[in-house]
Amino acid sequence: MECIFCKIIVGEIPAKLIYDRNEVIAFDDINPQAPTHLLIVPKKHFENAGEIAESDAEILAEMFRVAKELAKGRGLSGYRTVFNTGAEAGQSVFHAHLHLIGGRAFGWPPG
Ligand code: DGP
Repeated sequence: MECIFCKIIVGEIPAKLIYDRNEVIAFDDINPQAPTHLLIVPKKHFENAGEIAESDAEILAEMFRVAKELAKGRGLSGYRTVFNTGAEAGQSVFHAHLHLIGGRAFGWPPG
């Protein structure tokens, strides 16, 4: 098993889990881009968000519900959720994950 997030899910690589229920876990990003930067990750391996949508769209909905719950728990009045898909878009880990970023103001368009 080469996937780094699969290894986190089975406990082979340590991560501080913020959330672990049903089909989804969340943990702090190792390289945070904002005061809150969490990764919301399906326990089942999918390469990207499109694959989740094609195979089990309810997991995608659960990931966004978890984002809402965690943002609320941290008192964030606004937050950004991002799926990078493909290396050109900045995806570096090919196990789908939703970035939940907040706690500072963000610009648009994104870099
Ligand atoms: P992306 O570039 O969209 O594929 O995001 C991958 C994120 O995963 C990146 O922000 C850094 C994070 N990351 C990579 N390896 C690890 C790790 O071993 N532990 C944790 N907590 N985060 C990781």
